[in-house]
Order: sequence, then C-alpha cells, then structure tokens
Amino acid sequence: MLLYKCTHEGYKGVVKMTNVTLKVDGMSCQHCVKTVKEALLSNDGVSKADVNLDKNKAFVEYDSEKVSKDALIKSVNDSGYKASE
Ligand SMILES: [Cu+2]
Repeated sequence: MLLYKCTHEGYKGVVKMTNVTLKVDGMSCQHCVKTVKEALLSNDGVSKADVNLDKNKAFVEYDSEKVSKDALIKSVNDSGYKASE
C-alpha cells in the first residue's frame, strides 16, 4: 500500500492507494491494451493503469474508498475483455 500526502491547499487528508494486478483475457494487440487501459482509467479513483499484452495482466493503482476491485473488473468486462483476479 502506498501513501500519498495531498498537498492541495485546504486538504489535510492522506489518500491511501491500493494496488491490484488483474488477469485480462482476450487482448490481442495494442489497440486492446489501450481499450482496457481507458476502461480502467474511466473509474473515478483510479490513478494508474498499466496493461501488459504479453503477460495478459493489468496493474491498477486505485483509491479503494472511491472504487472497488469488482467495479474495476466489471469495467474491463464491459469493454469486451475478461478480467479476473
Ligand atoms: Cu486488439
């Protein structure tokens, strides 16, 4: 787990980011990679999504208070691929 101290004025909280690596089936080219990455980043609370075509994996960094792992998986599935943990 990574801790980020937000330095925005008036904001004193610390955002706790959670990491997960999802298995993603169905990707065959860089276009698929881009689609999956955009699907993950479309979730509010996702700060980073690295998708690896060779390994069929997606590394996601997110704020678990804003988005759940299930929602991340669903967003990939809704874009036409198959994500699992
Ligand atoms: Cu493709």
